[in-house]
Amino acid sequence: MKKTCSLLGAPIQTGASQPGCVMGPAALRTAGLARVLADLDWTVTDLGDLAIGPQTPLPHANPTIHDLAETRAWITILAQTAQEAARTHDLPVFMGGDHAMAAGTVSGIAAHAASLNRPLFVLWLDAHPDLHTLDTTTSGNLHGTPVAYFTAQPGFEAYPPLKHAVEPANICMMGIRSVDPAERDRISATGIEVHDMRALDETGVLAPLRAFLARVRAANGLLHVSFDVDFLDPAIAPAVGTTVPGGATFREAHLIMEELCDSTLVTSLDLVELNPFLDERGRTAKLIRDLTASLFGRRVLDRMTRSY
Ligand code: 5AB
Ligand code: MN
Ligand code: MN
Ligand code: MN
Repeated sequence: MKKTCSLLGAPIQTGASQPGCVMGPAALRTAGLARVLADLDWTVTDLGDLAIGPQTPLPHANPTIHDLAETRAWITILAQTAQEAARTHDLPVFMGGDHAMAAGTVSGIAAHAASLNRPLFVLWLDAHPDLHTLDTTTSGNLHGTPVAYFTAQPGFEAYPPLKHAVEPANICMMGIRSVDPAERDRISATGIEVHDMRALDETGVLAPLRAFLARVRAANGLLHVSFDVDFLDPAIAPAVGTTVPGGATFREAHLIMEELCDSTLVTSLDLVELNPFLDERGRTAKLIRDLTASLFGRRVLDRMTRSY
């Protein structure tokens, strides 16, 4: 039996400051993502794009916050749809859209994991830890908040009530290199495993990744991968609003995806923060397509895979 994956577009950009992420799903489709995955012998179903209706503004005590009502509506519909996609497909892919969507996708997948009585693990590939609450964000850009939300930090009364939280101990972050003071404190308080770029320079990506995957396997966990384009170095991935120098290289990123493929542990994927308006001749969209292909089994040569 072929394995099944679904593609779901979430053209949300209310969490970011710059417009353009609304075009992310269209750019990934234009780059041929569905065909590439089908060629790797997956049964691919494109579920189309989600949409939200008009919203009544939702005020907040933090005056920097913008588009709260719209972002909240996206989180609600994404949580429902992600849970359903995970029930019906082996590997649902959520095409963003800015990273605020992960508040919806990860909370929906957490509900799915709870229904199976299995723990959910999250691999967070990003320049940023996205650990702001609505009270600590100083930019007011809600794409900086999803991890604090789905780990059930206080200060999210204005977001949909969280039914199933992700354990901070089940999260591994890689690529981090831009952390705000409130986020730094929250990393310490929650004990989330963070491999910043300095650590990856020292250890490489494979050793910490394999250690994390061993934990997922031992716990019979589900594994959600949340891939923010700004994880990558801006020299190879310019199509993102929040570039930070010193990101992952082409080979580091592919190696992570190849190892994730070999592990067979990944059960859902976010591709977020692609802003095609900032791209150069589609190169970032094509890179994200190719990285996804590595995760779905593209390889240069047949080789012995590690036995786990
Ligand atoms: B992204 C920053 N911490 O809160 C803030 O791209 C950046 O989803 C957030 O990782 C970046 O605005 C959010 C400075
Ligand atoms: Mn992010
Ligand atoms: Mn980021
Ligand atoms: Mn960003």
